[in-house]
Amino acid sequence: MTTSFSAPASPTANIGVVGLAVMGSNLARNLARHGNTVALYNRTAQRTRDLVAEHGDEGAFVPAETVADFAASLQRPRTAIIMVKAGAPTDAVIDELVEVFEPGDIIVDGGNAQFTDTIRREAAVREHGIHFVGAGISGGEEGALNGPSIMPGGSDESYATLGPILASIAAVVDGEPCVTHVGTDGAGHFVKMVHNGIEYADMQLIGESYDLLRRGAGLTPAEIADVFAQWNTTELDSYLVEITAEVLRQVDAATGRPLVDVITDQAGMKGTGTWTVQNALDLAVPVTGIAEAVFARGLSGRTAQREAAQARFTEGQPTGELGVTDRDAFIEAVRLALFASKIVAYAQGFDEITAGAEKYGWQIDLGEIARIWRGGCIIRARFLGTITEAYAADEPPVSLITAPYFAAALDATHAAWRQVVAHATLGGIPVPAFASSLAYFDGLRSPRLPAALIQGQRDFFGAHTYGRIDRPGAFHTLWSGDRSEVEA
Ligand code: NBP
Repeated sequence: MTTSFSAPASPTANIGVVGLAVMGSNLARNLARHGNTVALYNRTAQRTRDLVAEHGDEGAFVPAETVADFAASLQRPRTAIIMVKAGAPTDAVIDELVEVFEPGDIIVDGGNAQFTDTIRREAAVREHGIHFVGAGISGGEEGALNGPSIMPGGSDESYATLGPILASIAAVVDGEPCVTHVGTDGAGHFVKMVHNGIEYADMQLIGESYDLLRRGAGLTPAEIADVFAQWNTTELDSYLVEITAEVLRQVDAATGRPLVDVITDQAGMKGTGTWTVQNALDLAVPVTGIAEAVFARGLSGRTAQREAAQARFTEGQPTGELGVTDRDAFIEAVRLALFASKIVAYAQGFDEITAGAEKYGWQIDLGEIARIWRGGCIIRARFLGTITEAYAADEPPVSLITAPYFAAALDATHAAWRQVVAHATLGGIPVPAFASSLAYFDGLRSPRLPAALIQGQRDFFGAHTYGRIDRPGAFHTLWSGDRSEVEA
């Protein structure tokens, strides 16, 4: 189709979408299906034409071929959601919109932007009197069409206009839309970043559970699919556990083998997990489960090193068979280890949000974040309702692991968790996320840590000083002198 659209006679649209690839098209359709009048604009006009031709009957669309016509079709304050490739394309579209928008209008970036870019863009766009909102949108293509979880940042003023529009298209759980005003400028994209980091940890933990059941206990993919389907009726009820059962049940049409056995075992990534860990390092927050998940994907792609290690280390090494005698008991132990490690992954993710909020001056309600993650997004899970309750307590927990429900869960699971990690390690099955989560738990509960010795070493070689348990101040031992102690 090559028809072009005429310039609008009057502004009729209450929301616009710029960028009509898969995410933008689906979001525009979702908006139109929920009673919004949606202005459309895409750099390549054919995409706009295709959307109107294929889905124009789903609601009210106002297509435009130029950015000027797009702006003219929007009611004030003009509100436009950008859904283009993150990075330079987003900046290009912002520049175009700033030219045709006026003070008070609202530009929303719904792409996967780095939150630091969002902070920079918000400041630059504000110079023009225009609001800029970075909104994390989770749920992939399906969520964009049928109800995502939405994490908008930006000003209170812009949220007054934008909030009801986003609420009209967000996933709904218990009658509540999965959207909240996360905080100012880059807060929304920061929280979306951490969401993705938790997603990495969740997926790695599920992967380790699968490996233990497959290699360790000899279950078939179809049997493990049944195990995950059953787990999905327990505290582990979640989208990722649900789709794991689906993937494991899938049979490859070409070979008749389980699909999981014909997929190359190298996990890809687009960068948000890495950002989560990089920022956690900057903030000095130990997100060990998320970090191990990112590193495990990296390891899976190191083909030459994997081949060399596989060729070299065979004789005398454990094979991965765990000699499981009571299969049902082992499956239950893995389930408990998965639950315990998952609690740690979420505790770490929420700690990173707390630290980010402190550093960047955001007022983030952690319970609200857990609430809007209950639907629409990839990490949606029953468990999140309990996290909301934990943060709503009169005295919010200093760590999620000490909140009453989660502390009781860790009491009930830690013995199985330890057994699973010990068996896996002795049997030669890598469980980096299970093991690091357990080490984190034990690290927090240890009455004394070897950090004291590290402080001694630091003082020895660098005169970095140390604190004492019995009095305040900073102290240094004269290591190369008479080894007496002086106050620094
Ligand atoms: P893509 O990330 O594939 O981007 C394609 C869109 O960007 C097209 O509309 C394209 O216009 C436009 N674009 C590009 Br490329 N360069 C441009 C430029 N210089 N000026 C104007 N427009 C430009 O689309 P997507 O997969 O729909 O994702 C959109 C956003 O949503 C991304 O930020 C992505 O990270 C995020 N996201 C995606 C998912 C997902 O599941 N795919 C999930 C969550 C978030 P053209 O038609 O003229 O080439």
